[in-house]
Amino acid sequence: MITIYNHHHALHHGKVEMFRGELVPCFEIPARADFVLQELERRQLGTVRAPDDFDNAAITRVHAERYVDFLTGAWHEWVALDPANAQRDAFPSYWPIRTFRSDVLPASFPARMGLFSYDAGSPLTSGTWQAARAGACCALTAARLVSGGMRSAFALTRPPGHHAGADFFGGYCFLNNAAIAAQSFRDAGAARVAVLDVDFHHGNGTQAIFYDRPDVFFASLHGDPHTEYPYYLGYADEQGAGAGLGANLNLPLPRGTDFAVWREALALALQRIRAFGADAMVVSLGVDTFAGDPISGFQLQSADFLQVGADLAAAGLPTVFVFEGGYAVAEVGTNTVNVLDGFGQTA
Ligand code: 6XA
Ligand code: ZN
Repeated sequence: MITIYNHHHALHHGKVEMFRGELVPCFEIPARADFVLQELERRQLGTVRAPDDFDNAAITRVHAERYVDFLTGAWHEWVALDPANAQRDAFPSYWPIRTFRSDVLPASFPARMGLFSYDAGSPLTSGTWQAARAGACCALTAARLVSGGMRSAFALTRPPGHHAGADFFGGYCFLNNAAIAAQSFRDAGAARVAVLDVDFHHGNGTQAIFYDRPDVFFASLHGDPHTEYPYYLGYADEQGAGAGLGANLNLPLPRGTDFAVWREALALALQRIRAFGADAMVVSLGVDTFAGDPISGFQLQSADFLQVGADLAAAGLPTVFVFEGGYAVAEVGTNTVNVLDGFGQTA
């Protein structure tokens, strides 16, 4: 399988994230993508290439223009607040929760930082925009290749994307690469596209972007939001709205879920995607379902990821994989590449 690699991913390099009152070292670190690349090269699983360049119009098909403008200048504005900020990751401190206005764009940078985010766990750094933008180009390149007839492609990038909404960042995510790829399939002529999110965490951003649309089916297997991040979305009764009713499927699973149970949920999601009649599929590929993941709670073993890939290939759809979570850094290469390998052996 071809890999579109974001050579600029390490420009996003958060030092710390806020966790229960403390600043702790980031889990979402550049080494994650480096290990995946190393493993791809070790197994010689296909070519690795850089993305094509796309202009912002491909990004604003999914994201709000005022959000893209904000991200473009955010680091500069953060440092302008205080030159000492050049040494500190940028975090929001205020959020316009219920009863506040979100239509007004405040002049204050900290106020806009909160307007466009939903947690304090997603540091914005000097190169976040460059890295995220190059990552979106990876997803767009992968979708373009697969729209053009390739069976599959892998966008290997970070920061991840599935928590980012049309106009907000959070959960380590800034641009929603999977949503951008799905929209690109639509724009290239696919009538119906499925996004299948197999990351441990619910892809709240992707769901929100497509929630009222009948042309993009979103299915997600994830830790039950009653107890797992992102807490406020991802429940089984969220089935889509308006014209999109029926095009959203959430399969929350309890902490401790093992591969046998997880795989049944995967089969159900794939069955629904088949019934939907998708012409193409985007897989949000997080491997934080791994038993050894430090921030998640499922029990998948490394060998299980080969079977995941085979099950995905059996759906028979042109497929773009987009890298999401997975924080057991020593195993993230093996686990991710096992999915791609299992897919390739079956496809
Ligand atoms: C809260 C946990 C963020 C989860 C990020 C993730 N700091 N999402 O892996 O898929
Ligand atoms: Zn995750």
